[in-house]
Amino acid sequence: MDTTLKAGTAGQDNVDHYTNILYQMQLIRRFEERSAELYTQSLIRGFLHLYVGEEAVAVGVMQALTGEDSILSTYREHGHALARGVDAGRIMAEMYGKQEGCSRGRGGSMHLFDASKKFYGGNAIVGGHLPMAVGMALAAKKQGKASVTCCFFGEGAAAEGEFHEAMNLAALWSVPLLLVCENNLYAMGTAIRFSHSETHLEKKGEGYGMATMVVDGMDVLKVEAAAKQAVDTIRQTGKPLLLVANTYRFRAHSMFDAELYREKTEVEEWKQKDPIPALYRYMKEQFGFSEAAFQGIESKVEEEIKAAIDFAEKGKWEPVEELTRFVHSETQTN
Ligand SMILES: Cc1ncc(C[n+]2csc(CCOP(=O)(O)OP(=O)(O)O)c2C)c(N)n1
Repeated sequence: MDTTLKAGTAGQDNVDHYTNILYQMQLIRRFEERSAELYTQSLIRGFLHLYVGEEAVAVGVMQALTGEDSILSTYREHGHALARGVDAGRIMAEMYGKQEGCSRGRGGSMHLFDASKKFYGGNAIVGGHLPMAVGMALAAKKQGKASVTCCFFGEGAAAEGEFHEAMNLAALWSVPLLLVCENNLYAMGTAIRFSHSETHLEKKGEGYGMATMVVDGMDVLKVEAAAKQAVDTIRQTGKPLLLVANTYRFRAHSMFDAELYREKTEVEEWKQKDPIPALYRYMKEQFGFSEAAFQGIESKVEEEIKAAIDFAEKGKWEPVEELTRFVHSETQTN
């Protein structure tokens, strides 16, 4: 399908909407850049996988979802969590390992979780959350809820057995599931051509009789349009849909990656498609959005990140006597 966005009407609603999208992408970008700095200062430890370059996918898709819909993600999930509205301070505190973190400091960067936002992780096992997402969508269907479950995963996960089991059952059981494959071309150091016999990933959905869509994941407005159409289709049919978003990560796989598997020139070429300046340019052309207005977004983002870091730094470490709590299930009162 053609998801090319036509120039919007220059009404205030559109300016506000696009400004919000631009703000969200910039928040994710700066949050991650700051996280990388904090990591090099050993204030954040463990693993850290940055989403820089892929912001348009999380922000675009999230526009199509309501608060009743559920979201599952991978270990590269700061962007999804922020776009979903998980509090930046609680995310930062989680990465610091503090009790005030959204997973009580037990999960770290890879296991952000906020049930109040129906944000069900942050999962470290590649493909491991796909069967969970099918189960959640099945539960919603059985309970007669109108909600859609949205599951983000990389193209590396689409080479896993769990992906195929999940696709088969989702299609067989007709569950309201939006599968968002973020194809950033690399699974750690493995280029897609070395791990997929069929690199047109949408064909894997067709093989299971599933509706599919492909979108330019570097264009937030195209992602938003595609995601809205996808979610409408799922709500109408009750069936799953595979949306492949072609994107790119500008930074290394994680903080431990010398990036020997790709040329610097390739990275530079993709940076020309950076979704943030692209939307800024579009807004300038369409609405005369000014440099000063962009600076306003930048200041708001800086303040929010500063507040998040302050919150994390003031947080409490887990007392030693608490360490065995939540190892086995227990009723949570808060
Ligand atoms: C089952 C499993 N196998 C291997 C790993 C190690 N691993 C971590 S990330 C990764 C690459 C996954 O790439 P992709 O799904 O494309 O996501 P991306 O990192 O590109 O967002 C691998 C192989 C793992 N975490 N889980």
